[in-house]
Amino acid sequence: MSTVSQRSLTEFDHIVVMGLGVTGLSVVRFIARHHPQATIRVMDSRLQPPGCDQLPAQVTLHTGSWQEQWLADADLVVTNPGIALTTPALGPVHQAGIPIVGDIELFAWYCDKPVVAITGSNGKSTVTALVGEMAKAAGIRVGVGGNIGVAALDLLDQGHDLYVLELSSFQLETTASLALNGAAFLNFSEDHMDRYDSLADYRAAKLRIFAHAHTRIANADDKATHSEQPLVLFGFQHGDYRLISHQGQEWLSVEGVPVLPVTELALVGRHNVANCLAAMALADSVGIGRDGQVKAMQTYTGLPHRCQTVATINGVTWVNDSKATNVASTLAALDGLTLQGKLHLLLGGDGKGADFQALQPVLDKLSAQLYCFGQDGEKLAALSRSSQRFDTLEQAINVIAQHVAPGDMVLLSPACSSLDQFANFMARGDAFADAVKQLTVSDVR
Ligand code: UMA
Ligand code: ADP
Repeated sequence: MSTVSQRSLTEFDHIVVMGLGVTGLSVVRFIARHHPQATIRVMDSRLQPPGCDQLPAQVTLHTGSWQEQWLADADLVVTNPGIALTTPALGPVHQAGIPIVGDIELFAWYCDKPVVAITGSNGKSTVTALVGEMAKAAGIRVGVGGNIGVAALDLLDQGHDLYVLELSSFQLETTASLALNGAAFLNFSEDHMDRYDSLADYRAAKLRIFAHAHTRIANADDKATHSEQPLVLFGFQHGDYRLISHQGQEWLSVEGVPVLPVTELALVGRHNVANCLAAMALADSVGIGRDGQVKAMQTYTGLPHRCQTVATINGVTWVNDSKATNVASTLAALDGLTLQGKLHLLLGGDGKGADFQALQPVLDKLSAQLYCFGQDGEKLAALSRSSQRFDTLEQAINVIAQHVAPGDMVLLSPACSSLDQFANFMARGDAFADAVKQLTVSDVR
């Protein structure tokens, strides 16, 4: 990775880490390693933030509110991606000109190996993991992290020769000097409207991934992902990486040269074909050989909590798509669904200010029976006259179990974030899988 700015932590003596969690802990550990003389103060607006029991003894912690004097005394503030730059406590910090950075910016200061990164509204984790698998299949020592759950700073100093990072719009907001070898903006649709004033703001945050990037990869079918030329494009019909007809079949191709038939992809679903094309473009940007790419695409079946079948009981399939945290991802799960019986769809959680209307025609077409729960359950229930409303996911599952018949599918693809009732989307998916496992054969009609 070429470096844009050669800044170093040793320029700063009083560092405030704002927001703990996986990110805050990784930042503290990294500063302690690279600038042990610095004073590190950590603050978190939550009373019992995750990670507080793992802080090194020399670090002082303030919880339950923002400690404004600490911020005024800081010469560097490192924020958790969950904290918006518009947070009022940061106002005086901006005014005083104290630098505010995120963990990815620190990563950029210290990383000296090639990096590819992925952003977009949906498919980020799948593409990130797939590019990681491609690199491994090619024998490259690769570190995979970022928004996918492993803090980027925890990957450094581990002997990797390549990094693959999933980057959220939140992380990109506080990143200025990341010079990526390959950067992909997969797709763009409404999300996080509780954080951004407008869709344009959300898109602008995502487009930051292209600043200083050597190869900019965008979606030929989604103009909102485009920045200035030159762009490398992927898409179903158009682009450098696209589908072509070859030997009577549909093939993934690069510049018109066939690479692999779609039928040989281990990932299922139309959206994953686009994800594979994007992954090939990223892999090419850092010279991962085609053989490794193909091997990974033939074997990689995807991450848990993404359209994952967790059980088949009495001919009823129970599918966990807990990672569908916005409308577009639920639409992707519903697109091309082959149903033998009825679809029982679990929707609910925190909609983050989204408009759910786009779901209605698809739900009508599929004649889906809706079971809605959580904070926005009421709003979601309005999408269909026959929908049922529950407080919790578990209550809904128990009722569904009484109404299913062989051939039916029960799908948790909630179109909302889980944070109103669960620690994260994984906990929600696990709760679904646990509740399903507890359904004895006699519980299910
Ligand atoms: N928070 C506070 N006060 C604080 C600190 C955080 O209220 O002082 C709240 C924020 O509203 C925020 C949440 O807590 O929403 C996040 O805090 P956390 O402790 O869970 O954060 P981390 O553990 O550091 O997780 C973050 C990313 N979370 C967010 O951006 C919200 C993780 O992405 C990421 O995997 C991790 O860093 C490592 O990079 C998760 C996520 O939901 C999967 N991301 C969003 C998404 O994909 O839609 C962007
Ligand atoms: P992200 O990390 O961006 O949230 P994931 O790869 O975890 O994306 O997938 C989340 C959900 O989004 C999946 O459950 C799937 O239903 C949907 N999805 C995945 N890839 C795409 C895509 N390319 N376009 C639209 N939806 C997608």
